[in-house]
Amino acid sequence: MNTKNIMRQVIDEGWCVIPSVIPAGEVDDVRDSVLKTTLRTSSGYEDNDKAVKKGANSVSTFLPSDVSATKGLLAHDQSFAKYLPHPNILGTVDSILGPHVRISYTTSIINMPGNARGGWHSDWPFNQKTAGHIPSPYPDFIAHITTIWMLSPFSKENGGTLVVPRSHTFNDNPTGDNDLDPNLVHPDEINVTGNSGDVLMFDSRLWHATSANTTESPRVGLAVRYAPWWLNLDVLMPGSDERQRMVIEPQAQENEVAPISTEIFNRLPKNVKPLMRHWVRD
Ligand SMILES: O=C(O)CCC(=O)C(=O)O
Repeated sequence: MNTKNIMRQVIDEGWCVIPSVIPAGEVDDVRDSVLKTTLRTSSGYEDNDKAVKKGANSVSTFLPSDVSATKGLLAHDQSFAKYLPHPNILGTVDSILGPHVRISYTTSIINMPGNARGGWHSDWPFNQKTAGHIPSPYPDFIAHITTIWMLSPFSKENGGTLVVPRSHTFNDNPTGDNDLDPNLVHPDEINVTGNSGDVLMFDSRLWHATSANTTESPRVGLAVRYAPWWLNLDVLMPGSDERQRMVIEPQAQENEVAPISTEIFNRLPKNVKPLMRHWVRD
């Protein structure tokens, strides 16, 4: 699989699984580290309908409550950093979004045993519940790319991400004030499955949802999102004027991403630094 095939599939179908991004002999260490860090730092996903801040690392998206997650994970754990510029990932993202791509989010997503299915949504900036979103009906172009890194194998049973193929071309999604039902079992839905070390890449407009985990083990995932140079990320940055105006004053839904310190930044691999230099604050 090369970047041309991946790009074609992301553009046509809205999603693609990129195999073996983290080598088989290395992925277990990354999974253990991400799981440990998340259990230490997360306060869980917030109830979708609450519009108030719960904790610095809590995440308010359209997800069930029994999911442990840490946003801005790179500030706490750098075990996955060296894989971020993998040629099949960055090559594809660059071909779609153009040069000078920046990482907007690094979020662990641990789908716990017994967790229920979540609601259909598109990711920021298309999620109509989060601050700083592009209002629907939104225009038909790719403005953000989501990747979900499978740190455990993803199966139908353990909650492999649900997607609706080709829904990235719709101009709205079920997070909006519309008659789209987030809890509908969609006739075209599929569970994305793969081996640990594979990465699901999709246009952030694609309708997707957390799937129930009916197994006894946590399903460990890592969401890394990529933004073109022109997408304003300041609404995600603690202390920014955008956050003050668009999140804090109107008490809008929380959507904060922890910055990284100069010390952590200096320790990142050379080819990761261009993806993260915009997010350094001390
Ligand atoms: O964990 C998953 O499979 C889905 C996560 C998700 O929907 C999200 O991060 O927006």
